[in-house]
Amino acid sequence: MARLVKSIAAALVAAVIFVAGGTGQVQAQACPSWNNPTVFGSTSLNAGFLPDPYVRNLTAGGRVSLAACTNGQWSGYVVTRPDFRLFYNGSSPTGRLTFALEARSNVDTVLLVNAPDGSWHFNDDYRGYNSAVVFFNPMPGQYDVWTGSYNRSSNNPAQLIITEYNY
Ligand SMILES: [Ca+2]
Repeated sequence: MARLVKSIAAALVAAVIFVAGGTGQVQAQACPSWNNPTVFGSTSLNAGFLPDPYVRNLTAGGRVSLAACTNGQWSGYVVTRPDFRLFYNGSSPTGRLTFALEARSNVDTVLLVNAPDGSWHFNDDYRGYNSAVVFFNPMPGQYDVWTGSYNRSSNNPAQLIITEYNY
């Protein structure tokens, strides 16, 4: 049933309409949608997973403006497809589940996560310019993750880190 709940709430970040400069044409900018295939695949982890942290090499960045998609609430650039998807099973023994994004380049990262209930979570600078989102008493289900950049740029080497420990 989590999937149904998520499909309803996913409309929180909807496509925005803007008028292209000069032409008067109205265009839609595609915004992040969890209902898309991922760029860097997915994994399934059971609570208490080992080794912890789980680490995935990927890239950070994109050309979709989060500011435009969130009416200025959040800033950064992502792609429309989730970069990575976690299916999380069980109950975290520490009461926490953290997603962190560490640059392996000069990129200033941002991190966007869509939780199993469809809620959206964002962080820019958690440690230095790197990003992290911490869930307390994390619900099981599907987490969709966007590994973005604060400035508009693409294909910046980075690592997504998933841990139940303190980060
Ligand atoms: Ca940052």
